Amino acid sequence: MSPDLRVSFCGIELEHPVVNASGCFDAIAARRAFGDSLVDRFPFAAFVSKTITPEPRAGNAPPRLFEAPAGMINSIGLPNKGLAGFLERDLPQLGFLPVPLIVSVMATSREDFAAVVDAVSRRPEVAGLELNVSCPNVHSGLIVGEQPAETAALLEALRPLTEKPLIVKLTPNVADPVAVAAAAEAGGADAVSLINTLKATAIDPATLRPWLGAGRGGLSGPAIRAVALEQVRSVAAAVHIPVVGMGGITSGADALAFIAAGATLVAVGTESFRDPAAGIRIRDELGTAFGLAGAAGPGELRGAAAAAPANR
Ligand code: RRO
Repeated sequence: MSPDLRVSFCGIELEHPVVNASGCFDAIAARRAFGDSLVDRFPFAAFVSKTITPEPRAGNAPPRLFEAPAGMINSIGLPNKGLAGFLERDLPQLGFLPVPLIVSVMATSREDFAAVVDAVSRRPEVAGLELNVSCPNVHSGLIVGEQPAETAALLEALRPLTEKPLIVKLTPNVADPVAVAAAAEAGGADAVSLINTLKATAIDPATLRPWLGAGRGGLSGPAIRAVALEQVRSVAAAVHIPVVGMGGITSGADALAFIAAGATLVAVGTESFRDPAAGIRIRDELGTAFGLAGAAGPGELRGAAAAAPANR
């Protein structure tokens, strides 16, 4: 009997556990490039949008990408149409996707965050929101997601605005991601997703100056997978809400490792730039891996790696 990959996530029923990482798959551009076949065979069980902000942003100065060993460093800088542009121009197109839509949002003050969450969550096309809390506050310079108390306070401000699932995207650039995840849960988050990129820099060997226009960026790809697995496993063991695990997933075996570490969903990021159909391949490989493990579905192997191994 082939495994049943369906999974329930914060009350959303999904065909399988593989979604995209925010910013790593542009469904509107992909539809332009691949036509309706993209919609008919959508690579992910849910679509997570690129992060939107209250006002439009042009993004960082180029170069924005650097190829690193087993990964890449990006400093894209959140280019987006802003809330009004997203609602007017992107959302109607995303509403036609055959899978639930999760909109990623970010702002630099609690009030602005609330305005975006309120406006986005009212739209019927939107199944849930991901809160990207890795951005510095313009007033205090604080990065909300680096501080458990700030994260809990943000959630307490946003939680009353909507009953739709709020997923907090955690930064890995902290000493104790479990403390931030626990604060998000205490503030009323429905789920956490991790990891975002690891702070990174590349130096141009010719000029001995930073390669990226913004001077620094975030490392993603297989280079960060072991770090991501450790953080997912620690966080999943500590919280009672579902975890979306990501960081360098390129195969069904990688995806299965994140599920064994405790993830309910897995997200494909950098691999989709190399292969836009990676989501489908990884879902198929995951199905095969469950079959080989003799598991009827994701629930049977979730958290299999939660317990510490016996000393050998
Ligand atoms: O746009 C970006 O530069 C960016 C974002 Br918002 C993010 O959350 N993570 C990342 O690596 N890049």
